[in-house]
Parts: sequence; C-alpha cells; structure tokens
Amino acid sequence: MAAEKIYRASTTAPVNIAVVKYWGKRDAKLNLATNSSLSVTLSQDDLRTLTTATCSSSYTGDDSLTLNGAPSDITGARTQACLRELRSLRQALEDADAALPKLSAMPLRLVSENNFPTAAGLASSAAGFAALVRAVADLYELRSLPTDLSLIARQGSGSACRSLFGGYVAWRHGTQADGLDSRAEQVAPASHWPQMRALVLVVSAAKKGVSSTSGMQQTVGTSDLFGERVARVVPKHMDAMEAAVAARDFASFAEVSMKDSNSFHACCADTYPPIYYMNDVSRAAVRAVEAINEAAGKTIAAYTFDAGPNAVIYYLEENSGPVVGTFYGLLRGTEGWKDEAKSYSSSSIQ
Ligand code: 2P0
Repeated sequence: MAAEKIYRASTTAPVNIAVVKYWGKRDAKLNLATNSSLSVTLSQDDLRTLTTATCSSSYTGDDSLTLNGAPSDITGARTQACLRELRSLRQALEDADAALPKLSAMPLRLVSENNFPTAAGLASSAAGFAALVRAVADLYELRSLPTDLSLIARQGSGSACRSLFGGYVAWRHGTQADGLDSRAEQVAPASHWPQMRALVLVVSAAKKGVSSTSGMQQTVGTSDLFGERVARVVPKHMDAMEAAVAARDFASFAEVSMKDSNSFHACCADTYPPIYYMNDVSRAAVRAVEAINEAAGKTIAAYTFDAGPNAVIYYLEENSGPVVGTFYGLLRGTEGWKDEAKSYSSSSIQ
C-alpha cells in the first residue's frame, strides 16, 4: 500500500515594530485593543519566523508545535482559537466540494523557528502567530485575504495581525463586540518610502520580566494616565502618523514615534505597581538620539521601545552615517554598551 500523503506548506512572517503602540484590551479573550496602532514591518532578512505546517492521515495523536527545536505547548486558548477558526474555514471548503481531501480531520504538525531571541521584546509573538496562521491557511488552500487572516492572527497575539502585511500597517481597534472590525490593513507599501531604515539594538536578549499580556491588563486596571492616552493621545498620534507617512515627512514621523513611545512607557510607570521596561542602556539610547538630532540641526533619528529594554532607531538611508556611526561608536567605546548591547545590522523595511 502506498504511504499516506503528507500535505505541506511553509511560510515566513516578519517582525513589526509599532510607532503608535497597542497597549490595553477591551476584550481579553478575542484580543480586541482599546486603541488603534500603527507599525512598520522590518525586512525578513534580519528578523523573521519560518513555519512549516504539515498534516497527514498517517499522523497519530493531537496537533503539535515544535518551536526552535523544542516541543511547545499548543493547548493554550489563543493557539486553539487560531487553529479552530482555520479548521472551520477548511471544513466549509470540504463541505462545498466532496473531491477535496479531508485535511481538516487530520492532526497538524507545526515546526517554527525564529532567527532572533524569543520573548525579548522583539515582537516574536507577532511574527510567530502571523507565520502560524498563514502556514496553516496555505496548507488548507484557504485563499483568504491578509486582512481576513489578520482577524485570526489577532486572536493569537494582538500585534500579530499587523505582521501579515509589509510596509506601514494600521490595526484599527474597532468597536464591535464580535471583533470583526478589529483588523489590520496596509497604510502604505514599503516602496512608498524606500529610504526608511530601522536599527535594532538588542540591549538584552533575556525574557522580559512582565509579559505584555499581563502588563497591559495591569495598566488598564490601575493607570489614570492610560484613560487620557486612549481618549486623546493615540487618536492624535494615529492621525499625525498617517499624515507623516503619506507625506514622507520624517521629522513628523520621528516626533510622533518618540512621543508615543514616551506616552506608552509613562503609562507603564503610572501602573500600580509600576512596570519598567526600559533600563539605563535604553535611556542612554534616548540621549544618543537627542545628541544625533542636535548635532544634525534637525530630526534625523527616532527611538521607540516596546515591552522590553531593546531600542529600535528609525532613520533614513541618507543619514546612516551619523545615525549608525554614532551607535556603533557607542557600542564600541562605552562601558555597559560594550558588554550589554548587541546590534543587529540595520534593517530595511519590507
Ligand atoms: C505593539 N506591544 O503595538 C505593543 C507595544 C508591546 C508594546 O503589541 O496579549 O504580544 O499577545 O495581544 O501583541 C505586545 O503585545 O500582546 C505589543 P497580546 P502582544 O507592538
């Protein structure tokens, strides 16, 4: 008897770094955000997740996931929600066409690999869930649009919905209770602003102390400043950021990025008890950006920090000399930097 066929699909998904930050959920089960956010997708040459999904009627047991070579728990509610939705879409195709193989009934084996530290504030869950959802969607030949897959990836990890697109991506928080309007869309492709670059400074590759999921719920529950951020600060930043991207206005892009990062970390500090993601090396990166901009006499660099100490510095290619040069000088010459910070090569946007 012929061996049972193994069905297979592989995909990669990129990391995205928000310039207007997602922080806070209005529905923790569906991962519905309290505010919209906007991110820039980094090149997969530097940071990406590669996921292969297979299924076969010869497989026995439950679905499984291998992450960076080690077995990983797949029974969590978020992963289960993604797989359930993808299976039910496949099931609908099979119900409509009896000739299709019954992939939805077969156990899934997922093998996933990051080329960067997991859970170190480098958006590994974003690339991870985006790759998982797209690999299974491809395996099941769903032909769904990225914005529809973003609804599924969002349930894995909020920021994952943005990693299904390249370039400049908005996640609209939406207002519906079912979350069907809480989805990502591309604001502009990378080719719209090809000079944009991101320098990722890995200050620490250790796992972060407070997970985003629990940190943001503590902020929602205890920070008064957070209400102001959601009601007034983020809507203003979203409008200004979309206008800055449309006009390729780097000074405005940079100002909004830095202010939004500061606002997010201020809300973390206003959480009770306070959450501190940035450390002394992060603060030295802020001062370095200020010094670079002062020396240039205009804004040529912008910092942003997620739920960890690592810095992402945005700049335009034409200014890579003063920006990257300054940071490499710091990395080489300063105690603390030399030991703690390891830079990824600067990344283009894809
Ligand atoms: C962002 N972060 O917009 C913000 C900025 C961290 C700071 O999205 O609970 O891992 O899985 O929905 O997506 C990190 O939060 O949280 C995040 P869950 P997620 O990129």
